[in-house]
Amino acid sequence: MASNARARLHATKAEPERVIVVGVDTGDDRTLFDVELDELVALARAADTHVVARVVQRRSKIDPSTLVGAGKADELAALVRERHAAGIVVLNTLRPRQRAALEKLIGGDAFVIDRNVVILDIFARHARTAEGKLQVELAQLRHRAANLIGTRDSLSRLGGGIGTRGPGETKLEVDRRRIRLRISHLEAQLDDVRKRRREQRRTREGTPVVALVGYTNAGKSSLLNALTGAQAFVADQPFATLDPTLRKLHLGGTEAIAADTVGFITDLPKELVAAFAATLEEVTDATALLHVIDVSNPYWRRQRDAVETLLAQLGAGDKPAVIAWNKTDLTPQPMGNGRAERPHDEGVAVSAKTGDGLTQLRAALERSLHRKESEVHA
Ligand SMILES: Nc1nc2c(ncn2[C@@H]2O[C@H](COP(=O)(O)OP(=O)(O)OP(=O)(O)O)[C@@H](O)[C@H]2O)c(=O)[nH]1
Ligand SMILES: [Mg+2]
Repeated sequence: MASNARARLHATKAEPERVIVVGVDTGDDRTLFDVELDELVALARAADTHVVARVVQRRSKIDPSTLVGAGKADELAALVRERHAAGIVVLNTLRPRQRAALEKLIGGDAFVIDRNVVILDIFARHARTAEGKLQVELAQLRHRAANLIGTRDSLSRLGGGIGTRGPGETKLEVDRRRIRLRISHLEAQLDDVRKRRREQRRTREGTPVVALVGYTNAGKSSLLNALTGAQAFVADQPFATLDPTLRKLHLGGTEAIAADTVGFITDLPKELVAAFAATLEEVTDATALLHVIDVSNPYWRRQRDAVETLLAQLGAGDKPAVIAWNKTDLTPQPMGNGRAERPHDEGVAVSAKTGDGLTQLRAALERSLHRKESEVHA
C-alpha cells in the first residue's frame, strides 16, 4: 500500500516544462537587455520551468507579424525539437496575432507565451488566500479577454464547445460571454473583500501602519521577520509573497503595524495592478512606507525607479517613506551616495540577515510616523 501510494505520488509530480527563453533586442543598451533577460529566466524558473536555452535576436525593430525574423523563427523551431522544449517564453510583449503566427511557424505542440503570462502564472502558483486567488483569476481572465483571437487558445479550460453555445454564437463569442460573466462574478466577490478589508482597517484605526514596499526579492519579508519576529515566508525567487501579512511593530514609544505585501517589478502586467487593488490598498492606506532596496543588486537604481513609478501610479508617491538599503552584508557600502534621493526620505543601511542597522531603522520609522504628509510636500 505504502509503496503504491509513493509510486502514485511520484507519478503525479510533473517534471518542470522545458522552455527556451527568447528576446528581441531593439535598443542600444546591451547590459540592460541582458539584465532583463536574466530576470525573465528567474521568472521562468519561479513558474517551475526548466530553461534549456536562451536566444537573442538583435534587430532595429521587431517584426510586426512574427516578432522575430523568418530565419530566426526557423532556428527556434529546430532548437525546440533538438532540446525537446515544450515551448518558448518571449521577453517582448506579444500581440495576440504575433503570438499565434509565431506558434504556427514553430509548429508541433510548442507554445509561445510572453513575460506577462509568466508573471500571471507565478501569481497563480503562489496565491494562497481566497483573496489572492480571486485577484489572480480576475487578472488572468482580463488578460485572456484582451488576447482572444479565436485560435487554439480559446477557452478550453473553462469548458465551451458543444452544448454551451447560445443561438447564433460562434465559439469565440461564447468564450467572450463566459469570460465576461465570470469577470463580473469575480468583481462582485472582490468588492466584498475590499469592504471587509476596509472594515478591518477601521478597527485598527489609531494604530499607524508601515507598509513594506520594494522590488520583488529585495528582502521585504526577511525584514518584516527581523523587525517583528514574524515567520513570513522567505525565498530566493520572485513573488514569494502575494498576500498581505500584518504584524505588530514596536518602535520605541510608538506601537505600529507592519504590513508586508506583494513586491513590484518593472512593467508589472497592468491587469495584475488593477486586479490587486484590494491588496494594494494596504500600501495606499498606510501611514508611512518602508521602501526596501537590495543594494547587492547592481541594478538597484532601475529597481528603485520601477517601485517609485508604481507608487506614484497608485497615488502613494507622497507618503512619508524610509529607505532600507538592505543586504549590506553582501555589499558593505550602499552603492552610489547611499542617500535617499527625495530630500524628505531617510535612508538607513541594514541587513535583514545579520540584523545590522535595525535599531537605526526603528528610530527612522518612528520619526516618519510622526511626520505629516503636509511636511512631505513642503
Ligand atoms: N545576504 C542577504 N540576503 C538577504 C537579506 N535579506 C533577504 N535576503 C535574501 O533575499 C531573498 C529574498 O528575500 P525575501 O524576504 O523573500 O524577499 P521579498 O522582498 O519578500 O520577496 P518577494 O516576496 O518575492 O517579493 C531570500 O533568499 C533572502 O534570504 C540580507 O539582508 N542579506
Ligand atoms: Mg516576500
